[in-house]
Amino acid sequence: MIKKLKELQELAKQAAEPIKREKGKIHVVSHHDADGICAGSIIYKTLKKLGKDFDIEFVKQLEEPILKEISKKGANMFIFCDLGSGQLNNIKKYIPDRKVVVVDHHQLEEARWENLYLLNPYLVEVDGSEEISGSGVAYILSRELVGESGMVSLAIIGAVGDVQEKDGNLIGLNKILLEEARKSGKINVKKGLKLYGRKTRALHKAVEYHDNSHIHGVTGNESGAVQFLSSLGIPLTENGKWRTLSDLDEKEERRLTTALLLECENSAETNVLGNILTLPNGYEIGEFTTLLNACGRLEKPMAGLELCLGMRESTEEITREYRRKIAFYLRKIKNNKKIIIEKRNASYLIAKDMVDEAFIGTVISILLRSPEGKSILFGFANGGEGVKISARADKKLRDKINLGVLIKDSAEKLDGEGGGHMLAGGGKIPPGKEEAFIEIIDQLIDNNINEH
Ligand SMILES: [Mn+2]
Repeated sequence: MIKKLKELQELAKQAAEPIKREKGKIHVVSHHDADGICAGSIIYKTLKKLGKDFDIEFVKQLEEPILKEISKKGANMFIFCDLGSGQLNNIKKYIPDRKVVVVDHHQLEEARWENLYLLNPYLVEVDGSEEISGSGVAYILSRELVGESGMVSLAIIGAVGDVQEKDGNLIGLNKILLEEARKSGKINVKKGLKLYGRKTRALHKAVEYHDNSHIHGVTGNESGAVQFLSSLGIPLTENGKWRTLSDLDEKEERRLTTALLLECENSAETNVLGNILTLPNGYEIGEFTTLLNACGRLEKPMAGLELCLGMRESTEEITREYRRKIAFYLRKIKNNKKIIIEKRNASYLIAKDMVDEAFIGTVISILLRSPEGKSILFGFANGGEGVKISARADKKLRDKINLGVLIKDSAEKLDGEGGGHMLAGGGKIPPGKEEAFIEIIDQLIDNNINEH
């Protein structure tokens, strides 16, 4: 793997050259999800350090109409981060005569031309789907341009944001970068409580929602959770504010851990404890990515960039707005039950324009946890060019189905595309094809579940 890192670093040298030389305006385009925001932040800080004249924007996707708009910018050079590899033909079509640097980890189209500089793990036979993220690649480039500048943690945040972990661990180049981050104190790795929301959720709420290990009368029960914590002598507030897990001192966290291990019905240690990656600012990496995704989905990617670069600490208003928006969609769905089609194994929510495509994944993740639902849930929302699909399955179906593969196979039959993992997947199909898709995939799920 060290050899692969060197090969990628070699490629980075070549991509760095035109950037170093560039005296004119540079326009940076990055993806608006957590990985893209991290990658964009790395490039932003790097270009600042180099004293370059540049602009940055974040986009949902690099579709043709968007690319056409971007091409109108009067820049000498374009840098695409965390996207672009799959749109090389279109980039060539719209920006043939200016310099283009693509810093990305997605599969590459074949197009090559004189003004194109590519930095992509697939060029050195590294799997960009799980061994390095867009921000990892951006970090490698940055190191070539300005040396070490303390941004290695952003490379890891991006990888976690893109769900590159395998059974909870980063692999390949991500693992090497994580080791670097750990050694330099940019990321703290320790065994700790797997309680979601270390810094962004009130402690009693985190305990209430802790669904990995069920505690009778506490899980899903707010006053039960409050009592549970009080009985451990852990105060819930401090200076009139709710405490979070990150506010607990070591003794308190240990007391809570022991109590959770003793009380939960499924007391396998792995449900309660795990490797926890935290940032120096107290955020757990997983929740930091949620925050960045929220910024992107709320169309405030620059707030995400400020978070990444430490130019902003407070996120309360973002978290609040995000939760409000999700609650609004959940209410709408509750009042429009007829948009849900129930089949034998799965439920299908055809939201059309009722739910913003950026929120459909989050919304179905929440609905999946509600007690009356089926254990597989699909959501469909109208998006840029077609219908966005998002699907989640309950943990109990692990190793029984592979949603990523099923969605890919079904969507491709309809000239769409898809992919993902065992229990979470997504895709895109042409407008109005929801029902045709449901017919195909429901049959596949039926076959799969009956096989097992
Ligand atoms: Mn990415």
